[in-house]
Amino acid sequence: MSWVSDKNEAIRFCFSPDPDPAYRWDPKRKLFSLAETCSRPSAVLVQPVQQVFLTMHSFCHSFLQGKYVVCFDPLDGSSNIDCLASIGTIFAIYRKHDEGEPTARDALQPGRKLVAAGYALYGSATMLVLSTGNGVDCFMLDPAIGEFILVDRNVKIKKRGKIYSVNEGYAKYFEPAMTEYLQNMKFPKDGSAPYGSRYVGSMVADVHRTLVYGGIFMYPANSKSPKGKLRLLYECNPMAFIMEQAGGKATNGHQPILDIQPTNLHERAPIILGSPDDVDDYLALVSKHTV
Ligand code: P6P
Repeated sequence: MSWVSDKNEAIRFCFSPDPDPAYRWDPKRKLFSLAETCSRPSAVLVQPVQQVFLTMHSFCHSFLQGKYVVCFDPLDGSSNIDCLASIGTIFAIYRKHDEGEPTARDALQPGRKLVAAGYALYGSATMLVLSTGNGVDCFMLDPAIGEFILVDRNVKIKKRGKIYSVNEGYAKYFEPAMTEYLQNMKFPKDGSAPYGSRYVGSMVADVHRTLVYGGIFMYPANSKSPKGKLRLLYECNPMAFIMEQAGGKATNGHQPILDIQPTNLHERAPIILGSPDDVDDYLALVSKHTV
């Protein structure tokens, strides 16, 4: 198995079609394969399956340990697999704090410290959306040659969209600002056309649509889930990084997602992201309802 030499090769490994189909949908086997092959650039792997936190010394000798930390959700939206809705993989790459033994502290960094992040969307085609801090590029998998082809360079989100995306099944539990925001989307006070509503229930699909068409995706806190549902390290931070790199915004309602200092590897965060004007409209209502 070839050693990867840097984070770009590590990312390429993550998303190249596995020669062995058995690896394709087995996150744990894929993870150990990733760990064994990508150990040089990665020192720590963080992912939600079985709440696993892997430090690379359990896989390779310290002289082979890498200088990066990879936080990733191998199959986000997996509850949609049975109905063939789009799912995806989300990843966030940090640089380790120092040369010492990798610890959880190396993963508990604010999103502002990310060196790279992105996602792979497994939909009507497979697309890798990636940023290393210099804009957002999109790569489409060409199965005929097994390579990702650059198809959109330096993607920018619209300043304002016409779609809102939230699970309105939780409307009973929404905070007043979210309730008023949705009312305004459906019955605009200025007489403009109402926004369209789209919700797949797979974060990668909903965020990618928001990036491409504009608008807003929201998984807010509510009275049942005061921290929301989505995980900060391997869902919110990478998606917020992509959004900001594309000229969008991502907030928890009170501060930018990327400014949050994580305290727990699997902590959750409310997230509202997308076109800057749409996110600002929501934040104005949060301010209005904050006593
Ligand atoms: P709900 C999928 O289970 C996931 O983690 C995200 O991909 C998605 O955005 C969210 O949960 C959907 O959650 O509560 O609307 O079903």
